[in-house]
Amino acid sequence: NKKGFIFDLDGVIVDTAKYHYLAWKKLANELGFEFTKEQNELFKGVSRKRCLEILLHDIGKVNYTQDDFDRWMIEKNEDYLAFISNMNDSEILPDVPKVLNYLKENKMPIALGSASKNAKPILEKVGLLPYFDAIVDGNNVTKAKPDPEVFLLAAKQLKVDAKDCIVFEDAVAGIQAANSAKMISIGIGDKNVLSEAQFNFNDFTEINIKFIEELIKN
Ligand code: B16
Ligand code: MG
Repeated sequence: NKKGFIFDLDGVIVDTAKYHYLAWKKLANELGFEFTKEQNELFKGVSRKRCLEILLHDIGKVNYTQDDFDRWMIEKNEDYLAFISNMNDSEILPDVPKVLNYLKENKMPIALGSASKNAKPILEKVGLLPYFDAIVDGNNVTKAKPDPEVFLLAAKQLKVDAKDCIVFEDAVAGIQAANSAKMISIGIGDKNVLSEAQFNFNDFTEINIKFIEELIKN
């Protein structure tokens, strides 16, 4: 059967979590409270809107109007865009091109499955846009991970059966989304955190081509 390969963006292809962190921290500080790196972990794979809700309700415990909420959504994104404006290919995580190149050489369909609404410009900045046959991101889905919508849509666009798709993810919600789509889930990051994944690697330097070859064959 024809296989499809689906990649999450943040934490898998590039480390944009640090820029999201800076933008959320700036907003929190302006509102008069702290936002720690540990708290930022909760934001991985989570939509912008949901992140702001968590920041205001659970972390800052602030009162606000709908207008405030909308304004802070825009402000956070403008700050984030400023932080990523100088991103380039040096920010691609180690050995990601090794895997993408191998898949391309073997004519494997490749999709992006991300919660971010900024996915396309980021891929463009780091020069990886040409690798992707389909891009499904925060602009195309109505239900966030752990809902499988983002990955099912990616499979559909690649014209590959869900069960023949392989997903690379760094967030727990993303692994759950891949599993409920009945796809093969590969956790990138802490094995203890991503224990629901079918395979675990700390990063792409641990993934050898033999492993990818086996995924293509089986
Ligand atoms: P944006 P991923 C996710 O990307 C990030 O992990 C998460 O921290 C962020 O809030 C979300 O994108 C939305 O991003 O504000 O750019 O729309 O890991 O699903 O690629
Ligand atoms: Mg991610």
